Amino acid sequence: MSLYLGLDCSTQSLSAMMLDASASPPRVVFEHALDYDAVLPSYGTRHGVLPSADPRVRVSPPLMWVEALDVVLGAAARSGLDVGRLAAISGSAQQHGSVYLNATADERLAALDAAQPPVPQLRGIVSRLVSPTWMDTSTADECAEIAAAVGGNAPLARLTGSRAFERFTGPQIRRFWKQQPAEYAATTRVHLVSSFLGSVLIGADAALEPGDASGMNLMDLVTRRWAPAALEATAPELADRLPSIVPSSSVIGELSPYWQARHGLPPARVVAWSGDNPCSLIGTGLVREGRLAVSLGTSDTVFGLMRAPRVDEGGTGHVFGAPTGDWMGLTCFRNGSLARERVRDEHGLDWAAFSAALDSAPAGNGGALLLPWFEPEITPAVPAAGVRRRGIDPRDAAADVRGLIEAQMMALANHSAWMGVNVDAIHATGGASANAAILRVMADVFGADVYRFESTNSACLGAVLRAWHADAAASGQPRSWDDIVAGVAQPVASSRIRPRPPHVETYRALRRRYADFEAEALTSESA
Ligand code: XUL
Repeated sequence: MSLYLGLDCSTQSLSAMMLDASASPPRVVFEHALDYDAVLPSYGTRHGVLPSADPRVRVSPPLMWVEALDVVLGAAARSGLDVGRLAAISGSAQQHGSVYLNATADERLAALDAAQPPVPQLRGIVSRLVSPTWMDTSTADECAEIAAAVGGNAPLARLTGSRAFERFTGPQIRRFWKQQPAEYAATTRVHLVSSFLGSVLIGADAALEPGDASGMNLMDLVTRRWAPAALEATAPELADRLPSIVPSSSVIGELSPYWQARHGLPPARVVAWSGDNPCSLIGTGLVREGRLAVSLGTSDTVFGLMRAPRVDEGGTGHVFGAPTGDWMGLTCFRNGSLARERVRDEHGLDWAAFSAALDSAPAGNGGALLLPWFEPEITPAVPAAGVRRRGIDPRDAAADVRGLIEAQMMALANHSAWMGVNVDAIHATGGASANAAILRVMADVFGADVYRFESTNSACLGAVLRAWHADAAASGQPRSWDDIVAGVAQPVASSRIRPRPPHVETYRALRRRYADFEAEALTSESA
């Protein structure tokens, strides 16, 4: 027995991973990824989002994720593995994005015809054709209104774990209600991407769990229930439209007859889906307080487990529920891999040449600095794109690449200080963690050892491990989180990159200058 499936619906792709938990040690036996732009071009996305004339608007078609799910489940079913042994499935999804369903959804989800693909049968269930994603920055007014209604951003952060952020679901719901009141009235359920895909798998309305629910500016961080004051500040009759919140390791149903028949899969348990960052916390083995993980993906994030919810009232960080029942601190940067790809392409480099360019410039870049705001930035809040260079000739590939990576690493280090974690080691994950040159800069900037993982997709690994944890508990054979991550979500010991003391010194000074440069740019922007 005991094969587990994890899915990860991220910004640009949907991936799957299967874990054989009866192997000793347990091991990943299947991995598959589908790139939306390449495999499902009819949806017209670029990097997974729809083109928009307004740079603040970043939305995706929710039914594209359903079609991707169908393709990826089919690939898992045809993997050659004995999928009859599949005991449980869970998932990870980009956080904050929301899906709006109407009164026909429950019935349609329950009555899918296995002879037909899912999307044509589900077309009518959405009350809003598009889903705002985590990259959307169009809700500044709504953020201000919500914060004002609850007495300011500091009380909102104490209540929900974060001040009002443009991409968070509450401000997005408020904007939808203000701009499309009739469509809001026709909405019977607002799901996150995670609970929407969970619903599609079980053929019924799925619950949310606290890890993803805490990315909405709507959940009381301590009680893990909807916070009435936040709901009232957001939109009318919102409580009726939100899913229930269940503990993270809850079985929410079983794989519906539709998916069983369509792909020859068993009635596996479906475990509540969570956000990609809470899943990555498990997938990077951070089930105890003390270390940080840095994920270098479409977004760059830095996060770590917290035994108590220490909220950042300064306004850059978030506190989410952790799948372990604890909390996690997180800071998110929008200019992650898209900025790295932009600089790579501007200089006509491939990744090998990008790394060589990075290595060829000296640590500290001779004191030159770059602010990497190729797109509006989340941390710090930069409403309009605008890259700034000080002492860097933009035609000089080595200085430009070095400036970008140092900026990203210094911003990660400076803006995670609020978590109060004395970092002695960092677990690096995400696509760009395969790049050793980048990890060397990370080690020097943080002054900490950096470790890599076998797989760069810790979100998907976290999802599959959460499926195992919940299934073990539901089967009356609970396992500790230490036991679940042992041997699977542990960094490659030989991948250790040590900080180099002279460079650590260089960055200690440069980090202060970078913070000043950032502050000056923000002041001149608001002037
Ligand atoms: C986290 C955030 C991003 C998305 C990316 O707050 O917005 O990391 O979860 O998928």
